Amino acid sequence: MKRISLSLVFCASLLIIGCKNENKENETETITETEMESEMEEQKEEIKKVVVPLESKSGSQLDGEVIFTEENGEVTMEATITGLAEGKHAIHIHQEADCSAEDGSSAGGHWNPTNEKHGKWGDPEGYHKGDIGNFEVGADGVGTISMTTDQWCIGCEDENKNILGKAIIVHDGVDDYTSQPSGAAGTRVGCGVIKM
Ligand SMILES: [Cu+2]
Ligand SMILES: [Zn+2]
Repeated sequence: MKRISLSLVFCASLLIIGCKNENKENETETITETEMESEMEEQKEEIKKVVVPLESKSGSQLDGEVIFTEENGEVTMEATITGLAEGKHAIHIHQEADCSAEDGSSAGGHWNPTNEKHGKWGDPEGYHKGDIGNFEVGADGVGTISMTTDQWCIGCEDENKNILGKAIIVHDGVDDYTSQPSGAAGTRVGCGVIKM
């Protein structure tokens, strides 16, 4: 009888130890998974993305969107624009996040936080932080333009770089890169506010 109960106690302790070990293993797994999840979230946060839908202005047929992504301190812009006449058209970042006016005038002038003169992007004599430039529209009415720069950021503290709270403007005409203050690019045919 005594032997039986001893064996029972022994078996019971084995079970308890077994359970404890299992619990410990589970705990370790849970911690590792949580750490991995937070690491993944951090990586997600490092890549910021803003999608800016464009609305037609001045009675144009324009449609399209501009996508900004920030990764490793650089912002990449990819714009796809449809409904424009074949040929070159200007695209800029303007200073006001306001597309309400039918002619797009509410978006104000070019975004120029560093008080440079208007010019071609990268010109050593100066250019606005919003001077993206011109893009080509094909016979099918579709145009694309992309660029990558470390002179922009998405929502950082540096107001000389932060593109949030500005607007994208597409023009019917061509930016001549010399006329002040905005390259004589003509009618504003598309507008989109850059916001999260
Ligand atoms: Cu413009
Ligand atoms: Zn400009």
